[in-house]
Amino acid sequence: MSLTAPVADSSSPAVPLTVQKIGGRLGAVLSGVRLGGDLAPETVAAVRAALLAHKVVFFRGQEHLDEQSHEAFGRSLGAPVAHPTVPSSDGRYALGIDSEHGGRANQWHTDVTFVPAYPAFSILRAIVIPPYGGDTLWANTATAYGNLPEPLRALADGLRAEHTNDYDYAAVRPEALPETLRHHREVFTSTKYRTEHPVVRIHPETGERTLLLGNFVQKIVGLDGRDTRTLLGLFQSHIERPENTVRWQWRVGDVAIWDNRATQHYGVDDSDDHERRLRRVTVDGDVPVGVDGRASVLLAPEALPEPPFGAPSGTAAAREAVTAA
Ligand SMILES: O=C(O)CCC(=O)C(=O)O
Ligand SMILES: [Fe+2]
Repeated sequence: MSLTAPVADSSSPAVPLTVQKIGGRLGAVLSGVRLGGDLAPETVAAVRAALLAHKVVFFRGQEHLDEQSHEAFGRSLGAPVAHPTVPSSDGRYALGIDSEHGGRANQWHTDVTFVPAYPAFSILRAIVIPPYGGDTLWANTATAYGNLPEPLRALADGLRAEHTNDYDYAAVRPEALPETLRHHREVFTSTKYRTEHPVVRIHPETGERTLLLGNFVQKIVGLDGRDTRTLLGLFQSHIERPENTVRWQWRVGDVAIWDNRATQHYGVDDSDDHERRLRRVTVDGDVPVGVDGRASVLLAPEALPEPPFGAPSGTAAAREAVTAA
């Protein structure tokens, strides 16, 4: 199926954006757009509408992008935000996802949920792709919630969970090299964050209810480790059902953008020692709110560090929310 996306402003000329759905629950390929910082507002609006509708959208043939234009395009969707602990690859916002630095995200996760206002969107650009393997999977956390039996939805609605970047990395990556483990400890957890989120958040733009879980969850509030694992396994099994996912086979020059408030993703680690290199720019999000109206709360550190470059960021919004709470 192929259709021309509606534009937000009906007085503008139609945007030549083709939307090709590639999965029943999420995922669409968008064509007819050369990404960059100079897109017309109606094109940005059409991309954003497709992104909200399909949760993850893919563009082929964007080899012209570099760190600057990648960031500039990100800026058209919101304020770029640096990773809270991992230094950028370009001194600004771009995060390197590189095979030789242990950059293998082969766990289901939503990006950076250990801070309150974690990113709204992630924009991932492929620079070097291995000859085989290295696909990425995304799962729709809105349909995962919506398709739960009613008693499980009611259970999830009332739960809150603690997310941290200080999880037991060695336990989930038993094959990791000592160097990778040391790098993880020294860099990824250089500041230890802990945030309490609702397990079900109301999406601020679509109003959908989404499951907010993933690999940074340490415990469900009020439950011990065993019950936490049982419930997480239950909810994750609905998120990860193959029917609830889409899989992308990368080519150099591809760009994927996902709504980080309505998805989880997983980088499949099956390209042996082949080089794989991607760059990610994330765009600021806001503080989640649960179905009972309660917002997420930063538990540690006491105050969030200043974001770099004086940019407005989710971390700034979170700081306000925390001091207001
Ligand atoms: O390497 C991948 O396929 C996924 C990387 C990832 O998790 C991310 O860019 O946020
Ligand atoms: Fe990720």
